[in-house]
Amino acid sequence: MNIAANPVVEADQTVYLKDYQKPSFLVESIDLDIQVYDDYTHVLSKLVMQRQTAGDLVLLGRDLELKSISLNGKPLSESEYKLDSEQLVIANAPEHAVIETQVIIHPESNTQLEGLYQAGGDLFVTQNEPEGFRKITFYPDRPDVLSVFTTRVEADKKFPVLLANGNLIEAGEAGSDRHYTIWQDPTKKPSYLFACVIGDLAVMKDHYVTSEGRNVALEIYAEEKDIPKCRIAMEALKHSMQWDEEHYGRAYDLDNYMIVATSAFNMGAMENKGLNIFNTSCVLADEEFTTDAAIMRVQSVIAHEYFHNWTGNRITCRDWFQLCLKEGLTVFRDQSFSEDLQSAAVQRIDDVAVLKGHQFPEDSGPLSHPPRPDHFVEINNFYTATVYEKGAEINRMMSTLLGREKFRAGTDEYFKRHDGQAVTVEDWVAALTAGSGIDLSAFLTWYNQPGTPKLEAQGEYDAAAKTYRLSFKQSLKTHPKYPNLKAVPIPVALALFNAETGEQLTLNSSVLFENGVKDGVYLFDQDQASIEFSGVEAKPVVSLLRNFSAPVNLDFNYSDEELAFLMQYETNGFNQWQAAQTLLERILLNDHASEIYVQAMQNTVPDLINKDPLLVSRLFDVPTEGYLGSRIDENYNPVLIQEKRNALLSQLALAFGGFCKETYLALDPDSQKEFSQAMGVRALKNIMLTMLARQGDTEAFDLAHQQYQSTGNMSERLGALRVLVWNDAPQAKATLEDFYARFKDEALSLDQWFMVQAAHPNATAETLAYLTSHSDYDLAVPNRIRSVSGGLNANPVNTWSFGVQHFIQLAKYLDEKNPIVGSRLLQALSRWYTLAEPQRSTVKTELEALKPQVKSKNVVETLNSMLNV
Ligand code: B3K
Ligand code: ZN
Repeated sequence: MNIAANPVVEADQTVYLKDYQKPSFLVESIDLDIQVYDDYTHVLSKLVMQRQTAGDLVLLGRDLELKSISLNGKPLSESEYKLDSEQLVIANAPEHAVIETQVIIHPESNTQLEGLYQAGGDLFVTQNEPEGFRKITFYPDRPDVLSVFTTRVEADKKFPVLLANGNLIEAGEAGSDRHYTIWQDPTKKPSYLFACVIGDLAVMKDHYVTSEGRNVALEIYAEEKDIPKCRIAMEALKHSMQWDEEHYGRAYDLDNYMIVATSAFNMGAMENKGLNIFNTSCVLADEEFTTDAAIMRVQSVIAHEYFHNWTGNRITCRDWFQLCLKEGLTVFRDQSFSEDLQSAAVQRIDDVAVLKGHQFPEDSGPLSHPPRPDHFVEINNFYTATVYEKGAEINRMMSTLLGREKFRAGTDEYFKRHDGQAVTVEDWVAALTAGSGIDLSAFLTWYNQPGTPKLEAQGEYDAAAKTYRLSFKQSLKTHPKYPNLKAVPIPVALALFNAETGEQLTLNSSVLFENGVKDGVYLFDQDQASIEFSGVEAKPVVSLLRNFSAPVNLDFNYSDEELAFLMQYETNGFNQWQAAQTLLERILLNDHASEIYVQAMQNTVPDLINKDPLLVSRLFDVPTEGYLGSRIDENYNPVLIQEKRNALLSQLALAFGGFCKETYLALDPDSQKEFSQAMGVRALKNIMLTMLARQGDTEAFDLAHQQYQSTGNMSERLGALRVLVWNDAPQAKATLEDFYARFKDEALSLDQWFMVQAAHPNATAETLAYLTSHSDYDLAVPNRIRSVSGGLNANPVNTWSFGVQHFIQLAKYLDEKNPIVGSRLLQALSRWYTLAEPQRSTVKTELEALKPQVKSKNVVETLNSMLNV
């Protein structure tokens, strides 16, 4: 049986949530035997199945060469089952069915990096979420079928490491050149959490004793030279294990926890039970080779995958529509973990920057969908910012409203009720409600409808009555597929400040409608409502949506002076940053004057610089061109935005005058005790250097060059390299060559070398051609593609000129080779319809021309949605 890699998308392959049906058979146990050879892999499986409801026995399978199949010991002939490119169906199967199959698969030529695949000469790994297991063997490959897995892995001895989920129960020789291991995973799990690894890897070992007294062996597998770079990940793992015990009462449940690093991976990492597989970019962390941002990411992804052990693995999803049940909750958990690692305000700033920079634009365009979609063609297309980040925000809102103790009571109830089950978003909200005693069912609306709500607010001060009244209104853009949009519950965290002294006022609220303000949070859950504060002696300054308490677009008529006031006096670091961002957006998009902002920075920064350098570094954020573009829904002219932003940056650099050099010279990351403080100082130094270069200070390039040469820290080295390269400094070329010579054998560092050049604001089609034809550019390695494409996309002017063909050609090439990544990269062009003419029509024509040239469900679904605006 030979099956085309990507079946053509037929008229309608849409799957609907409303059509969900229980599987007719459950799998009590599965015995797998995976025998890897150089040019094929032989997979034997034995499924012990039990009927649950009426219906056929359905086994899903894709790209499998079936060698034999038997039912209850009796071989089946071709007439006894129906086989097509997606499934094998046995009608009239008995109540109890033992199915044994033998198939041949080809991991050595699997470029899609899904199922079992060769991830380089010395390594085979799996990626089975969401639907990869069916590319390994015939199986009811859906998350609501949970089974006990026993796995035998056999390969040539040139691959000394043979891993699978669970406990190692046997190992031995299989002939003179081959060997095997047998693993048993005691916990029932869905097939998407199955993993095995066959390779030649080194290992870092440690251990952790859980609060329940279990001694867990911890192992991180990577290439020998990378083992020293696994220390930060190992520490983060132990920290996560402890954090989950303390914050959620969840201890680890197996005797071993393994992590395997590979550079051939479509995304960040995968939470396979007891055997996580990670992109090297999310494991390897070392100040010499990776940036501070990468170090933070490693810690958060390690935590994320670990936290999945309870939110995702022990309790999993009933079907893939419920993806945000595990992802939204686990992202919320990893964000909270990271808030404990560094300045909590900065973590929130960074998380909201991702939300506003990716999820808001996604939700306002053709790819908009609810956190729990109700239909899809290709589920891989729904691992989106909406499912992950907006999903996390919904959990954050409920946790804000409940407070720490009640939220914990709710999660305890969830684990008690559903451990070992595959459940839905409704089950989650019901458990939280039961455990906390607070009805949260209204939050289900957030899961079920698309779009970012607009929150309009107005403040009114009555001097005679000494009252301050806030009126709220919410609305959502209409959506053709979701006609019945409802009001959602919006927790509005707020504070009032004395406009003269900057002091925060104590709130006395009386509510005009139903809810009051509790712990500084007002729950606004109608189309419109008002709230009134009494005993307010003078007109206050209000700060709304503190800590970004809800994922909404706030529309409040702050004066520029009030925003400047909040930059200086708000005690919530997030809202300080938000005030600066709002002010900058007005300057850039609505031509407000910049003096007030500069003055506010000058009032705020000097005092804060020693206390929280990391927060100060974020206060210098100027909205990116990409973000500004996403705020424009029609007639978007990227060149104009670039010009305006550049003009502002130059103006700011000049306004800060001597401050930049003084601060640059005074800052010393080595004098900081804490990593997060040192990281802040490094970030600030790089900002000061960038501003110095903008001031046209000729010494800036010497300082940058000196910084590049004298440091052993990647954030400092890269920060300096950027300044040189992006300003075409005389030292740029030689420094790039130096960087290449130092790091050519360090893939993650070399990714940065590609990225810095691709992200040059004045990059051209030639720059891009040089990078993509470089001998180190490799279309089989997603990290390398992303470094160039991501760099390019840092400058929308470039994306929307020579970048258009780059993304289209990539999508076309990857359509067959790696459709998951192809579909994702194509989304860089999803806001084409906002462009001003004639660019809009040009891009549209190019996208339409791509249509007949692609056939994977992934790319076709994305392209169709993109064109359907
Ligand atoms: N659950 C995986 C993502 C799988 C993506 C499949 N295309 C990683 C994570 O969210 O932890
Ligand atoms: Zn996840």
